[in-house]
Amino acid sequence: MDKKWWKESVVYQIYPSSFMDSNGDGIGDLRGIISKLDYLKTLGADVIWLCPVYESPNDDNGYDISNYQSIMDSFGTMRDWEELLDGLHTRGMKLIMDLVVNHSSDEHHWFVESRKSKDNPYRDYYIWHPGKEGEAPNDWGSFFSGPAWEYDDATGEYYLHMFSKKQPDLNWENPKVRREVYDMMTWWLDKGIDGFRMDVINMISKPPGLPDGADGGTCINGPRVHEFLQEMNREVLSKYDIMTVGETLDVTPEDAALFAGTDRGELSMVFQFELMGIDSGSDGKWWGKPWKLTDFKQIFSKWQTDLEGKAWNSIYLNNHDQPRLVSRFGNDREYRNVSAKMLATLLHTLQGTPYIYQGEEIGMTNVRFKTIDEYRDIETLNMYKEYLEKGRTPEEIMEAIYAKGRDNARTPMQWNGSSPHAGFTTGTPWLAINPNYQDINVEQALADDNSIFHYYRQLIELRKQHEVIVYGRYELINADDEQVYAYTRTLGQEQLLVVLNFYDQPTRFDWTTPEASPILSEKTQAAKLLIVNYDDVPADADVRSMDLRPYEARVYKLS
Ligand code: ISL
Ligand code: CA
Repeated sequence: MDKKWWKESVVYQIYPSSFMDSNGDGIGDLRGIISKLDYLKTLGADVIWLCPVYESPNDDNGYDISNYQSIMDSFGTMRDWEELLDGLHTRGMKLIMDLVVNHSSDEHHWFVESRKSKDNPYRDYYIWHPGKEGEAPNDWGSFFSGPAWEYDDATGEYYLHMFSKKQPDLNWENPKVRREVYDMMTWWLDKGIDGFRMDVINMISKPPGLPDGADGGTCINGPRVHEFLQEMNREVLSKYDIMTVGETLDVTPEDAALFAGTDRGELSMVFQFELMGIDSGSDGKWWGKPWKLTDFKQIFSKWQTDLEGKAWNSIYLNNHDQPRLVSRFGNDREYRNVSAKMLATLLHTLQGTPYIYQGEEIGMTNVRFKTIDEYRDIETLNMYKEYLEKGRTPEEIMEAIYAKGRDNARTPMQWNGSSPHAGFTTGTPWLAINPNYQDINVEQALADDNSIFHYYRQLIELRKQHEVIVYGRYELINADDEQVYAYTRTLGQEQLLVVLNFYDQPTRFDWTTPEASPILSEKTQAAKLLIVNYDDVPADADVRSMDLRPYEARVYKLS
């Protein structure tokens, strides 16, 4: 068993502009975060992943960085940041920073230089190309609508931007770029941070010759990506006791084992997106289809099984780019409380490091703003225009945004139910508060023993008490059941049973093949209930067969 602190940790993701505003300008900031460290400690978070707080013109909320070694004014100062790091370390917590080096901002001085002339020393820091017969060099589309190439008057060439046109892609073929990135990373690590989350890191190696190919999907897992990451590991990462998590779009477990395999010398783990695509249609995420529990189980099970002993999973069901998990996979109406707890039970009892996205721990939900003017996300705003032009009705587009828009996750944290903007700010928030804050907020959650918050706290505590939750092998039970997700976790003689009803209808769970678990057949009578998401304890005598209430979740220790 390859023990590591980051396998035993729970990560909490902070989206700084929406977490807590300390000075009334409507934008969350570092001092706001500092004021909530005790809250995070109470929850039991071990590691904080801080989304970008660097200097940025904010075209993509900080994912467009104009200076990697300074703090955005609206977030505070480097002194504030140092105090945050100190505050975390004093409380025994760790900090990982977002590393966004597939692209920079077009306002970064490298790009300002680069675009000046073809012989500028920074020209090759980015990917410039002459046009093809007056058109872009190839047919790639940007993730945020429109072409991935922007024509630049000054030199009559196009530059590549896989995201917004204010996010030009860096040229990783250039060893100087790599050196700059490694030096910058070393600088942060020497300040004492505990690792990095690496933005779209499997897009840094572009295919030679930049061939046509749908949506620049060709940039994913490019030919030199492992060489670059191994170099980064040798030059930087291997010198520190840190964790790294790569955001890797479109990867299979086989790919993940290359990025995060124990003996690969690359990353600690990656985020996979297979599960996030479960309700996408043929035309991408906006025009989706309902998801099926059997597919959901199949995807998680494949990742659990295929990475066993080879690489480590990261476990999440939402983040700052995704809808709220309770709205998407649970029930954000009458069963919000139990369904959020059921999903939490899943996330905290699989093999892998769980990631909690801010507000998830109080069951925050998606939002439905009336008009497009209330939205701020560049992806959403561009998509709205694109599909209007393609002939969709505004109503249809708004429904797609309600289901999948990134601002669902970005509405500010709901700290209390009595202050005008949920206690997030005394000013006007940069993005409106979800109107449900009077029912869903931290103050109420802390005061109620049966809250989603306290359930997360207990799950995190259980993880610290039972090594089997961290390291145990995973085995799916009743794969074909369309209503119940059940599995065991086994470590030596220790075994857990997790049973989750995913729907609002009661159901009966009958373990059809208990002989698959020798431990179970001997010890079912002695099974001990570790946690359940209802206040009264279920009456079932035998865990081989149980009656589950809507969204009921139970974890038993079998031995
Ligand atoms: O947001 C998405 C789903 O609509 C993804 O396509 C997302 O753009 C992709 O996961 C990459 O995300 C990361 O890089 C982007 C940034 O906008 C995201 O916030 C970040 O997580 C560009 O830096
Ligand atoms: Ca502020």
